[in-house]
Amino acid sequence: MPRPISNKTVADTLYEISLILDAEGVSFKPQAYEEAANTVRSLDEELSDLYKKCGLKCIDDLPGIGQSIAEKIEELLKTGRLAYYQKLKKKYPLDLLELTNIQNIGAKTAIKLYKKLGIKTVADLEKAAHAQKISKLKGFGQRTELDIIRQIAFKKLSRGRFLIHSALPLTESIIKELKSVSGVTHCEVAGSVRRRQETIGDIDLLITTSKPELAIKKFVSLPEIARVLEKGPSKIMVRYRFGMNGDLRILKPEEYGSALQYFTGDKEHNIALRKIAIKKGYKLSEYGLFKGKKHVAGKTEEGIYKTLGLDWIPPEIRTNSGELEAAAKHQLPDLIPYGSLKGDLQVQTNWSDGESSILEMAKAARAAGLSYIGITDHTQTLAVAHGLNEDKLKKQITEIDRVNKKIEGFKVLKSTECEILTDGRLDIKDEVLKKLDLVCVAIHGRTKMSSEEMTKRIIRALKHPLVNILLHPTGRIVNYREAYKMDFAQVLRAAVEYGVALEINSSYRLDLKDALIRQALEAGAKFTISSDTHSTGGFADLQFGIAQARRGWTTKADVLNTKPVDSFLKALKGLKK
Ligand code: DGT
Ligand code: CA
Ligand code: CA
Ligand code: ZN
Repeated sequence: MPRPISNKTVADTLYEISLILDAEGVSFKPQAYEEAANTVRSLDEELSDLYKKCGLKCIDDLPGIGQSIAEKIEELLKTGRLAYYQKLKKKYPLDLLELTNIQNIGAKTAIKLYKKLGIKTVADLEKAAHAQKISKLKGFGQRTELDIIRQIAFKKLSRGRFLIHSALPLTESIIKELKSVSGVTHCEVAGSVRRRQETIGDIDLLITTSKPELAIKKFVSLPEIARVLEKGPSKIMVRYRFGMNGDLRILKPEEYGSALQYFTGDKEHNIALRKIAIKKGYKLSEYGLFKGKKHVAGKTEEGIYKTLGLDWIPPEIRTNSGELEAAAKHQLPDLIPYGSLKGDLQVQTNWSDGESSILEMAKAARAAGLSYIGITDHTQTLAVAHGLNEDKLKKQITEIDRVNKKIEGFKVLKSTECEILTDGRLDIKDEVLKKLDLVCVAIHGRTKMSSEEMTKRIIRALKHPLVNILLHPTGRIVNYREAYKMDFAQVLRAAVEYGVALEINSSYRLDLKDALIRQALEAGAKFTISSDTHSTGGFADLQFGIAQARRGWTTKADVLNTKPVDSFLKALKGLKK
């Protein structure tokens, strides 16, 4: 007998087969292999032990495993090899499991990259991306290439912290699944996901249920879960696909609010809140708020804050930086609500490096609940992104007029993401900028200059009488690139003085950062929240910009694109006095 094969190896093998079959366009079989892989992953017992006990029959009897796959598992257990798998691997000798761990690279894409460029591993992929070989392939843009580089670098740098952009959709799909299980009464996320932080260490889920066994069974068999790390009666720890970790805690209903409060954090907020409780003669823990031995609150979070004389505090601002004092004085800001944006002021199209046409982007924005967008294709200096020159921008203006006639109850605004040159001039002539509804400016090239030079460069652009919005104002990219060196306070003063709004960018830039939003707010700045989308699916990212704005204590009145298009333009132009 060879060395016993672990459940993980069996599950990975089955999963890889499902990936290959799916990429080949085979029907039904991929799902069968994937389901079998999930069953194997969530088993309590080692398959090799099970097989020793009662042979093929026991494997065949497992839920989601049919006879043909059971026989393949038997071959693996008996010989340590699987001929069918090896035949597939000979055809596709690439590390599919590792490669598909990169987001937006499915098996089909990985195989295509192998066939065209010989890419077998993530290291090969990184090399090809740096050599700009991927962007030259049909169906891949420069943006995809940059995204690949960013993700690989991010995985190396981030030590396992993930962007909220990937953690939140994953969390929401799991909550939806768990809520559908019989007996479940509450299911919510706590921790950094609930606080909508920029990056997430692990996903903390809480539930209450009258049938814990059912919920656990459902949870461990979810396809999003790669591995169960630990399984106890009231706490399960798992590893999700893409490598994120998470826990699920099963709580008593009377403790739900106190646990939600405790596990939402952050830690500093919790410590300060506990001190307030002690001062008022209570004891606060994840199990409840107690006076002596008496449980006085804990069923709901509101109940805890209220008993302590505080207003309920939105999770995004639970950082112990003034929110507890404000809650005691009933002076918490009325944070900008999710879903309150009416327009999006940074949208790229296939005129530069976006994927879709102006009309397609407009329709997608309308479907996402917006009533206007500003088209901001890059300008000529940004040649890698096929930036527009004056002639092309004038042609685009004509095209936007045509699109506006085609789409009802919606307005496409003529705008630009005009490059700020090294000396602070813009790379499009005023006579063309004048024809636009609004002018946005940004920096992409030559970002490494001294703080003095950069500050001067940006302020000169802000001073330009036609400029309305400074896009991704500091150039930072979460977990990837620091902000440019500059004197932000000076830039801020110039923005307020010259009537330029600051963008809160919703993409993986998340620029401005929360602390700078708060600083800008105090200086009297106004904001726009934009998606910076390059495809029709990108409008969903606006929620992350709103989260960022909320973490910066922003209200609806501070964000200009919460207004309908006419009053938005009026308010934007009004900043210039
Ligand atoms: P993460 O996972 O690194 O993105 O950040 P969190 O905030 O989700 O942290 P996590 O998962 O370690 O713990 C969840 C919450 O539990 C945390 O926000 C506050 C609470 N917590 C954890 N450890 C402590 C602690 O030592 N003291 C107090 N007071 N609370 C804690
Ligand atoms: Ca966490
Ligand atoms: Ca945790
Ligand atoms: Zn940009």
